[in-house]
Formats: sequence, C-alpha cells, structure tokens
Amino acid sequence: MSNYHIKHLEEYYQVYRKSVRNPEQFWDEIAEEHFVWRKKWDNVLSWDFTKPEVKWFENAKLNITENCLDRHLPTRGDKTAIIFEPNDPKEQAQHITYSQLHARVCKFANVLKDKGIKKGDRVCIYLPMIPELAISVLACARIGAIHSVVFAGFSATALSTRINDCDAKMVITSDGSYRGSKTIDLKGIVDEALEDCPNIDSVLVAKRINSKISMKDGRDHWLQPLLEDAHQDFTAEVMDAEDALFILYTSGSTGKPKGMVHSSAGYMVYTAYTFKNVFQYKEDDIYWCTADIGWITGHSYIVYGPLANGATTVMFEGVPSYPDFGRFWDIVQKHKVNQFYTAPTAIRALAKQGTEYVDKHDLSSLKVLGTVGEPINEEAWHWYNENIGKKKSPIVDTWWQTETGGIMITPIPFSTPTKPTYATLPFIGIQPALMDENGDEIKGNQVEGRLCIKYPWPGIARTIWGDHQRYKDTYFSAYKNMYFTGDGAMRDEVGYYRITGRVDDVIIVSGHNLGTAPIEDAINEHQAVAESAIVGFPHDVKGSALYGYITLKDSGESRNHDNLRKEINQLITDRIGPIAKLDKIQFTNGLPKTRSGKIMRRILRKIASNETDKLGDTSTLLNPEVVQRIIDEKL
Ligand code: 7RM
Repeated sequence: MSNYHIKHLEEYYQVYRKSVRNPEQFWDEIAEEHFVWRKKWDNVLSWDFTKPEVKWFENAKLNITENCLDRHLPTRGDKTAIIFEPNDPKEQAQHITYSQLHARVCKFANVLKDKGIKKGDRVCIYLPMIPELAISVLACARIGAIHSVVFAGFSATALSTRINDCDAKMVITSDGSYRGSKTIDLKGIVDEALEDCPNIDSVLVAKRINSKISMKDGRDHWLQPLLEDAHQDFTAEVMDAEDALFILYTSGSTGKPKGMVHSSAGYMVYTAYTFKNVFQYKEDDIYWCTADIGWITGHSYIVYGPLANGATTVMFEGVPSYPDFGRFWDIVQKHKVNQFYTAPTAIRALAKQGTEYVDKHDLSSLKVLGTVGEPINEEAWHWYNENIGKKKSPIVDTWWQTETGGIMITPIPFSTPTKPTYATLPFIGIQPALMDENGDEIKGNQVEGRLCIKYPWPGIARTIWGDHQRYKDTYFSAYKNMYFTGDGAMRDEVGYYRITGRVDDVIIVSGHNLGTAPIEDAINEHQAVAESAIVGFPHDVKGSALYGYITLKDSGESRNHDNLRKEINQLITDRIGPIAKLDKIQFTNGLPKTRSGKIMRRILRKIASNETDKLGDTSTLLNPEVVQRIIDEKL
C-alpha cells in the first residue's frame, strides 16, 4: 500500500499509527517509492539525542535536483514549474517549464563551476524574489555547494556576519530590487558588507532594476552574459544522504544567529511528503506560497517540496499592498491559484482593509488555505475562512520551525476537522510531547506545557554550522532525550495542539523571529545609552511589536528624546534590518532586576501589554521602586 497521499481521517490515524510504531519501515517505504536514488541506503535511521546525532538513509546517494527536475522531464517537461509574478502587475508574468528550469539550473551550475565553486563550498545568495533566486538555489544543490540564502531585507552588517560565519566564497546578488513603489540598492548593501568579508572571491550580479552600480574588477561579474555562454547540460554531483544541502540562519535568544544545517536526503523526503499531504496537491493545481525564499518556508514550500512533486509553484516578487491591497487576490484570480499559503500577519493587514478589495476578485479556484509563522488569532482565522475561503476551503494552520525543515503539526485538509487557533494534530511520523518545568512529560489531554519532540523525523536540522555544542545546548539539553522547540503549547480534549508562543527571548514580529539580545546589543552601541531591554507587546497587525525600555547615560540625559529614538531605530536598521525597529521606546531611569542582576523582562512584558494587575510579587527585586515609575511613565 502506498501511504504517500492521505485522503481521509481514518487513513490519517491508520498511517500515523504505522509511522510511530515502526518509523524506519514507514520512511523506508516512502523514500523507496517516491524518489530517485543513485544508490539506496544501508540503514534507514540511526540516532542518539544525547550526542546529538541523527542520520537518515545512511550511505544513500542522490542529488535533490534530479528529484526536483530531471525525473519530471519525460512526463512534465512542458508543464510550468515556476510562475513568476513580478512586483509591477503591468510587467508580464513568466511561466518557466520544467525543461526550461532544468536548462537554466544546468547553465547556472556551469557558471558556478567556472568560477571555481566545488562540492561542499558555501555560496551566499542575497537576491530578491526573482527566478534567479530559485535557480541559484537549485544550481548550488546540483553542484553540491551549500547554499546560504540571506533574506534581502537584512542589512549589510547582518549579511557580512552570515557570510563570515559559514566562510562563504561567493555571493550571488542583483543590481537592486523592487519593493512596491520603491527600489532597493542591493548591490550597494553587498559592497558595504564585503568590506568585512575577506574570503569572498567572486560576486555574481543579476540585472533586475537596471540601476547604475559599481562593479569591482576581478571580483564582480554580470550574471546574464555568463549564463548565455554556459552549456545547458550539467551532470548532477552525487551527494551522500547526510551531506549538507544548505545553511539557513535563524535568530537565537542570545548572541549571533544560528546557521541551521539541513541534510540532502532526509530534508528532501520530508518536505516532499509534507507538501503533498498538507496542501493535497493534485497534478495541474497551481500552488502559491507568499513567503520569501529567504526564510525556511520559501526553501521548503516554494522550492524543494513543490518541485519534488512536479508541482506548479508561484513566486511573487512584490508586496501585498502594491499597487493596492487587492494584489494577493488579483494574483489568485489571474493564475487561478488552488492552494494559498501565507502568514497571519499578512491576513491581519489585509483584513484591516475590509472586504472591498476581496469582493472585486474571483477567488473560486481556491481549495486549500494555509497559515504559518506565528499563532493565528481567532478573528483573523474567521476573516480568512469567511472572506477568502468562503467557508469552503479548509485552513491548514501549520506549525513548524527553521530547525524542523518541514511542517510538524497541521490539519490534513478534507480529513482533519479544523478548529480556529489550533494547529491540530501531529503530522505523520511526528511524536510531540508536552513537558512540565520539572522535566516530566505531561500525559493526557486538556493540558499545557513546553512542546518537545520525542523521536527524530527526516527533516530535522543536523547541527548548527560550526557550533555543534550550541545545537546540543539549545535543543537537546532542556529535556532528556527530547528535541525542545522553544514553544509552549496546549493539548485539548481530543488531542489537538494549540501553540501558545515562544517561551524564550525570541519575539515574532510580523512572522519574523527576532532575538532580543542582538537588538539590545545594537541599541547599546549608541553612545547615549546605558542599558536596554526589549519585550514584545500585542499588535493588531504584526502579532507582536517591539517595546524598548532604555536607560540613558548621564551624558545622554540632556538629549532630545525624539531625536534619540530616531537614532536608535537607525542603529537597529543598520545592524539588523528595518524589521527589528522598535514601535515604542520608553526612556527610564532604571530597569527592574533580580538580585543576581538579571533584567526581569517578565515584568516589563506585562507593563508593555497593559497587564499591570498581573505583575505578581515584585518585592524580591533588587530595585522594586523602579516598577511603579515605569508604569507611571508608560507610553
Ligand atoms: C516556519 C517558521 C518558528 C517559530 C515557532 C513558533 C512560530 C510557526 C506557527 C507558529 C503558532 C503556527 N519557521 N510558529 N508556525 N506559532 N502557530 N502555525 O515560521 O523558524 O521562522 O519560526 O514560529 O514560535 O517556534 S521559523
């Protein structure tokens, strides 16, 4: 029996039980029947969460691009693989077939090879959402180079940190990018970043906005002429199942970003299998995920998962508000999108505009709606269900992480009855556990705890680049023999999960994970700042927004506060990016601290959220007197 495509709830339970009773046999069958291998594995799984070490499909050989491209050529060569929808709706959309995509990836791989890129080298990709982004990702995979895509909204400092952390040799970028009515000078940002990156040998530059940019002799090369001259065949490099496919950076609660490393075989099997089932993708469907490929959602569910299934995947360059707030619905109508996957923050922003823009469009092609990135509030869920899905398209609220590679807790549409704000049931093969503060598992239903996973799944990240100890400390040390997610969750009376949010110092703003520590580090660089603490507070569009409590040095006391606020947000923009700017900045003459000198962010969080009645006992603080003052002076 093939368990590749689950079609009803009974089947889900049956396959789920099978997948947890005998995971190895289960994944062995999925991997065997639905992918092409250069050589099969000797062993399905070996693992030890105490080291931690996880290996799937040991000694198997493959190239993920043969699964995403070559194998489709005989049957789907003329099928559209990627629909590129440009920022400007007046510019023609591009339909790239599987044969064309294959040729373009091969040409690109030849260019990489020509420029000295070899298997195992790291290549940093800093591109807007244009076809070259997907193509360069696949070209790296084809040659066996490890791609590290950096979201093109990150600043020069954030980019150079990521380039240096993995010691990349090459950067792939563009002359600039379009974002609504604006253009962004991406090449300028790269040039600035590279002042601190001595090991970059070459920069490939795609032409997008035709701006005047400077090209450094010997280092920078225009991409298009190189591609034109390149051969359109490239024999895929043979990769080991456990060879790294890519690195993707995610914020940590402390210090520098974590370069999560994903494998070749396990990641492929997991993203393909989840894609097929979570979106119930059928041949000829048009699937659209609005994420940027700079995030894991784009890696797994714009590029690899859809292409491994021979799907048609939409890539949108623009923003939901340009030329107006009807743009998403315009694209759904234009391309007859069947599956639509977006973030709660986008839904809230669009819901704010009422239904005027929605009503003007024909959304009848939609069959499945998805959300990802943060908890979806009840109001947004209903708005999405009623106005976009017309109560006919199930909503899949998918919980997962950069670290998990693919979707972990989710309804299966048309099988799992949905429930607003609940991600519902574990996906096939996923064994969640809720843990209490003493490290014991909380069994039974109607309980709440910290969300862990008890058993490996093929998509789990294998390490943090260059820092296996940090991987162990972050994910495998809080609870014995468990992967700790950093999230809290509830389990209801029927076993459905509801994710309640982060339990660490990560704040999710508009679906972007932001660690408080790097933001505080940036603020503290300001010469007038003595100390700072960042907390999240509820925001009707962003989900959470950032509230900063800042104490000034004596020298800063006389400065104009509004100017200081501007300078501080500029510093954050320079160090991290505009997504990390603070919504509110309150200057205060002290921060509440424990006796050991730790800032009590819990108290600051309550104040920022107007929950001062729930402060609890503050008398044990080192400086309880500052609390009332902060409340009185709250913004
Ligand atoms: C895919 C992605 C991971 C964090 C995760 C959660 C939060 C993601 C949901 C969610 C509630 C969801 N990767 N999160 N999906 N919270 N419901 N459906 O977002 O690495 O960028 O973020 O996002 O806190 O730990 S991520």
